[in-house]
Amino acid sequence: MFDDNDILMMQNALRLARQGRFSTSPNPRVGCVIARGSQIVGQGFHVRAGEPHAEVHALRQAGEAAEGATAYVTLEPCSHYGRTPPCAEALIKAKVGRVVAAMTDPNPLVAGKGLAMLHNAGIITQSGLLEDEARALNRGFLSRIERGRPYVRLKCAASLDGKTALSDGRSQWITAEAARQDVQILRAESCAVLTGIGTVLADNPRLNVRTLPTLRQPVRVVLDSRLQTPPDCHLVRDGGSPTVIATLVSDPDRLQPYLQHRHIRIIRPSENPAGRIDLADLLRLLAEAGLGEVMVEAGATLASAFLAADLADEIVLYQSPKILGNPGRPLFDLPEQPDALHTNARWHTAALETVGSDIKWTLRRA
Ligand code: AOF
Ligand code: ZN
Repeated sequence: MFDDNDILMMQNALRLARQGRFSTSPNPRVGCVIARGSQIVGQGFHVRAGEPHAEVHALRQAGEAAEGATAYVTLEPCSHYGRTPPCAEALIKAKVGRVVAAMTDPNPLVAGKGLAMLHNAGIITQSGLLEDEARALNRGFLSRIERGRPYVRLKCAASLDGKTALSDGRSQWITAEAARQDVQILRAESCAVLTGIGTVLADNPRLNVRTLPTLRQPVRVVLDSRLQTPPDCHLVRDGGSPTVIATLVSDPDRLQPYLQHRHIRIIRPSENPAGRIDLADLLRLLAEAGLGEVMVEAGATLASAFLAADLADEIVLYQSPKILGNPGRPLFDLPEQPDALHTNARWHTAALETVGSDIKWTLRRA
């Protein structure tokens, strides 16, 4: 069904799509190549929501050369009038001869209708070329649409002996500069960075992208069930990133000091039996708000709560060759798991790299 040239062209389209990885949220990353045989006549990628889709950029470049050509798209062309008109219509108008999609679009507004429109217009349509790669590119978008919750990545840093901090809580600087720079890239790719009130009170973090240019800042999310976020902390004072405070407090007088800031939104997830924020409900609300890829940068308590509820999809652990010794603070704070010794691991290694003098271990849920 697909030949070597098809594979090469789709690889190009995937490479283009990746260029949107810092900016398309809440939309998916999508690339498009229009080719006549092995000659590319147009190419493009979706840059950000509200701007043209990948196909439109590629069709503009191709002009009349699109007639009879093959369009390679990393996601099924859309069929709906959203912020932009349907790409399927544009491809039909340009008289392309064939459309190859890496995967269908699970968005219920599209979901097969784009390919059907093209097929009904007499265009050859095919789907499934390099689908795994296309799905990996849009884990967040797919999770939001297919599961109604974001893809959750836990970012952790530990010493060689598995500690995240000294016993007094000091943790700067376990990992070296290169690892911290790598975290900035992960932040820039995320729709949101999530932390707990404990981290806000202890570190007064900014949770923004500083060391690389980016078209948008990730949304900051603070879990603050009792509303203890200090009104003068960076997250409140600095309006450069949209900020969500998730709390159980509903008293308008207590919310007012935060809501006077235009970048702050309050959400109220349900309360779990332990009187804390119900994490599954929190994730549902974040998905509803359009957040697909969420990175948790929190202490052991909140990270462990995500693990205990089986709501983490990926762990990125930066581990440094420093030894902090005992007692120190552990990476996770979970009860002993005796079953772990004789059952298969819940996590599998997806990647292992060195980043400067540290290692970066990426694990995904088995
Ligand atoms: C495409 N090509 O490059 C992208 C698509 O609000 P809109 O008009 O931008 O539509 C967003 C939806 O369109 C998004 O949820 C997804 O289903 C699809 N994204 N489709 O044909 C593209 N980015
Ligand atoms: Zn489209």
